[in-house]
Amino acid sequence: MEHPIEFPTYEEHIKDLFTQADKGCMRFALDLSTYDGVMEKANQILSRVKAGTMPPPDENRRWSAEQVETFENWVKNGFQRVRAYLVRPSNKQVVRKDLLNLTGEEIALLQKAFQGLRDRDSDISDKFSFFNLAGIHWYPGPRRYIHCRHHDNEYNPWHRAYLIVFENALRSIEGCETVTLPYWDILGDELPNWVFEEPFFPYSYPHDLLDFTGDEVAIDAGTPIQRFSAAIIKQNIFARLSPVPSSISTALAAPTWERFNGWSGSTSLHNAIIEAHDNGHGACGPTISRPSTAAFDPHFWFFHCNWDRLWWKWQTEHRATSIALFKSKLEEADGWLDNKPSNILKPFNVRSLDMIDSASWNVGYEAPSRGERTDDRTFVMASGRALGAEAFKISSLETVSVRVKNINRLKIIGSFAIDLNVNGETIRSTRIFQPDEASECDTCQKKGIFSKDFLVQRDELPPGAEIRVRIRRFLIDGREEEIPLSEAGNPNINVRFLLDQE
Ligand SMILES: [Cu+2]
Repeated sequence: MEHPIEFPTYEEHIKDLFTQADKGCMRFALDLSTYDGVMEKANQILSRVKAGTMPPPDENRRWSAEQVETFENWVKNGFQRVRAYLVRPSNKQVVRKDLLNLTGEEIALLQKAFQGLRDRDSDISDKFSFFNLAGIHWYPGPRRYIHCRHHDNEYNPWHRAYLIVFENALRSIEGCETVTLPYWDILGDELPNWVFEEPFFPYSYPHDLLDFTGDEVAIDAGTPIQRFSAAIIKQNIFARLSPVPSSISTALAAPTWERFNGWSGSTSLHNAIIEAHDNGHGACGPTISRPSTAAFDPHFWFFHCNWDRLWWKWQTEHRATSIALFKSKLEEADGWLDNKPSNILKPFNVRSLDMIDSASWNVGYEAPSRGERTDDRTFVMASGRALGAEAFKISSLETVSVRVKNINRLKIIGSFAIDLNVNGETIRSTRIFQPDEASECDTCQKKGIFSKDFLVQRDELPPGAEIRVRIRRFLIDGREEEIPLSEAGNPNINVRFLLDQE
């Protein structure tokens, strides 16, 4: 080892630091032959190898300074086990464009770069093939290769890092050094035809997708991805019951981080940007509507680039671009922004803290081809939040919040929808994007119980109206199935009036 490794992983750099002799003679006290064994005693090992008391100095097996530093970096960075993906800033400014504004030349370059990543798919050990990059999101298992960051503070920072890794991989294809990932303005015009042509569609899994346990095949090699047509996608986004447009405008107008993000801090309310995102996934097709397979649809990358753009847009408009400014927009604790190992966004070499300032990664966005308007009307709860000193408009009594409280999503298998039904008709609906194994996923478990506020007009709830909630889950073959509320933690329904803040 000539240089210390800055972001070492157990499999690549740590395992082989221990010789057979080390493993044998230390067996009575610690197990140096497994990840768990080394991790559990990592601090003790570090102090011994630093002091030079282990391995035995007389046998000329003392670790070099580079090896000690590598081990120390491994401890400092949270014991990364496998597949560390380095997030590196581009050396030139990257300006991501609306995909509708790409020139013919830019489309050709993007096609070449995607094709280049797909050409690497035949080698399953190539970390930077399309298949393996897409596989970071969820499948293939086993569990230790699965990284679910949704419905938490880390959702946006994690995906920002993921996009940079993917874009850098595109740029590693010969001749594509200047390629830039474009974004799909979800509220803009229909997707252009080229997104439905090679190499962006079709795509079939080149290898079996192992499930969460890693023991069974969840999806066979050769299975094609499924995506809706451009017309259906647009129709879904703008459907009468689609919350995508309204939750994007709520998010962009939000004065604080938690209200922009949804599901943050102590409240687990499904709203704002994560609600728009979850419903957007559902609008695009069966493959992209499941976390386990979403990133295998090449359109996922244009779709997610837009969520990153909207986060950066909110940050820019609300003066939250630097870490100090960003922290001033927090309502709740900022421990998730600390510089500590447990905040590493696995499998990347960064923390949320590092991802706040997109400009520091040389990534920026060009405005979309259509104008973008933000609706800055905000609602406050009539109970609890309103201050006596604030004024309210009487007209606001027309808006009612119907809260579906304490839904237990860990009991529900896969992505699902919640419908608000009045006198037999569905008047509001929203989707939750979650894995089949939510009950076993660490991130999902943190926010297993959540609530959903549906805002409705008073005249939509006539006196004596019967209000019902339905939950439908989406099956792998595209069908759906209604499940009884008793299988979703028996949520209850609260109805409240809202006041418009003057
Ligand atoms: Cu997503």
